[in-house]
Amino acid sequence: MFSDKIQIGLIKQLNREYESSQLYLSMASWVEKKGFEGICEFLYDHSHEERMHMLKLIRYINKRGGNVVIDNVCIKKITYGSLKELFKKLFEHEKKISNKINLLVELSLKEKDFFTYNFLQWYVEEQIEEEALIRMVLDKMELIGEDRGGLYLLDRDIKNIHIKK
Ligand code: OFO
Repeated sequence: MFSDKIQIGLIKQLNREYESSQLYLSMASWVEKKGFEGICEFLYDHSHEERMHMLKLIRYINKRGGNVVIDNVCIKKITYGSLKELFKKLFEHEKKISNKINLLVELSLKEKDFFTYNFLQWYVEEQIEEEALIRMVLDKMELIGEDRGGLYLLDRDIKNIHIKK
């Protein structure tokens, strides 16, 4: 069993992952209505990934004898001025998540909970990938600017965008 501080931190994080999943889902839906088939698939897939991140935390908390609490998550903003605005928001969101993961890692060391420290390393790696991926899409959007042809190609090719390891 872990300390109360660790349990509270992990529960907060699982709810952030849930919020991330809902955020990506609402964005995917908005993008789908705009007719960007590739970008909406990218976002729907990512919503699913975030749900997996939440599940991983739930399973870990239960395995360690803790008790899971799932909040009611409400995504209020469902409209964006542009695709670029949407991805900027996503990038800020992922940076916020990275910061929270780092704080949890710090807490696990303070509490000398090396099981949790070890468990969190997966999330540390994941956040490096996620920030890089969203930044890459954003960089491409900066490059394209207002060019509709460029956006059409990005929508077509987004499924092939991945981070080189
Ligand atoms: Fe996009 O983040 Fe989960 O961890």
